[in-house]
Amino acid sequence: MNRITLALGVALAALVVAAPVAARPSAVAATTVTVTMKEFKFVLSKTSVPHGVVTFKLVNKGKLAHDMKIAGKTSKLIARGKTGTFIVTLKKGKLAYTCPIPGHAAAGMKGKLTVT
Ligand SMILES: [Cu+2]
Repeated sequence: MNRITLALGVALAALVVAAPVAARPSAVAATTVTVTMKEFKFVLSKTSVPHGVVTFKLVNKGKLAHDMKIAGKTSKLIARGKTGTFIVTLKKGKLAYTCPIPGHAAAGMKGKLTVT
């Protein structure tokens, strides 16, 4: 009986040691999209992203200040030559984005991002 209990104990201990490796959660991929802004368009490094938290790295290569609006959220104003980080949680769909500065979207600063 003692020998069986001991063997069981060893087996259990091995399981406990092995468990953390087997149970390691799959890494949640962080999505980052580089957004180049200039007069008057956006260039996104990805046109399709998985739903969830998306980090937009805003790079203003234009001569004017620009910002980005998507899913009801607006980034900080990015001055010319500056960069900024804009983090939003996106649901599935085809989401329109614009530069909300008057006239910019009409001039071409708009597009759609596919969220899967
Ligand atoms: Cu703009």
